[in-house]
Amino acid sequence: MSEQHTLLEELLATALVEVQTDDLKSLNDVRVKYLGKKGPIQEAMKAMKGMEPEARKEFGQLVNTVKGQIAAAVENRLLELEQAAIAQRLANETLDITLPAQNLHTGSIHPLQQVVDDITAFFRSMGYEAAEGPEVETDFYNFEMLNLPHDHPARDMQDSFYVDPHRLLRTHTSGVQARTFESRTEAQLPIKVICPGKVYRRDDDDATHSHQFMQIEAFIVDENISMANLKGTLQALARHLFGADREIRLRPSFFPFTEPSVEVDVSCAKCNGAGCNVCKQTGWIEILGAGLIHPNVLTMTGFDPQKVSGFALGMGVERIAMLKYGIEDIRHFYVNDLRFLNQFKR
Ligand code: FA5
Ligand code: MG
Repeated sequence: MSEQHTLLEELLATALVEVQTDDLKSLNDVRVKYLGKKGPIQEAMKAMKGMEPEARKEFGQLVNTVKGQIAAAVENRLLELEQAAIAQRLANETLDITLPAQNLHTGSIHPLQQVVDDITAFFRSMGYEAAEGPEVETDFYNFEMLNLPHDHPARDMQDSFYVDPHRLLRTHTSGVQARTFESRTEAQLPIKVICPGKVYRRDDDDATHSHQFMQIEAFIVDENISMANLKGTLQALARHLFGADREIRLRPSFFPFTEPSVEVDVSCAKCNGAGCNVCKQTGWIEILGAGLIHPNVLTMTGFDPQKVSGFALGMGVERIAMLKYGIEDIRHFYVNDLRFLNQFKR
């Protein structure tokens, strides 16, 4: 009996020494060795079965005490080792907050999208809503409803990428005019819409032309809309885009879907109208086409041109971006050269 007591006390003493190990793995080994199913504590419990009740009770208490002390020692050592590991990491991973930050390679909004956003915001501030149309457009909306019947020669200037005999990649954003007018009635006036989007033409690519480019269409229909409204809007737009000193000039032009039609120039920002290489010595740079919506377009979509009128304008986004940022070749927009794109980070 007392021999077993002594054995247990010795066991406890060696266990408490072995627990002072320095790594988690051997600590676990120690735990298994003493407290595991095949360990001495379990053995001692089995041995109890054959004892007298009185002796069994006393011995059982001793076994439990020893077991509890070993378990507590293991637990304490575990905490110590974990604390030490954390302290070690903190010491190793000192952070020098005076070091320069790592360069994060963030993207930026494409210059064309920046111009679209800017112009959209300008028109929204005047109460226009933004609309979208399909890029694969029907002959009907791209030409027919814009007063460009099948045999009209003006189609040749844009004649384009046909998907089938009746559908093509839209050649301008003007198709959205007809789509919008069709879906509205005179009870819903005024109609004020802006529509940015990609368009496609069979043009040969050069410094100022691309077979794919972007346009922004803007149009209004209401009672008593005149050239004065168009001119005022264009003036405000030109100054918003190119600065408060800019003047605009309207030149007579032709579009089948507007009458009268104008081509709009803005005074050259580089030479202030004196003539330079940017404006080809004219003092003016063309930015868009516009006009009063043709009575035929209104009639075809169910409006009475005797009662309502409107203006429409369509501008090339690349041309405006090129003027605004002094870009000499339209192809820069489409080659994804980071040296070019990074200049437009805001
Ligand atoms: C039109 O596309 C008319 N739909 C504009 C319009 C709308 C007139 C509403 C009246 C009322 P135009 O073909 O001129 O017009 O093109 C308009 C603008 O698109 C041009 O001023 C130019 O800035 C741009 N553009 C035309 N072709 C190209 C091209 N191949 N590459 C880049 N930009 C182009
Ligand atoms: Mg033109």
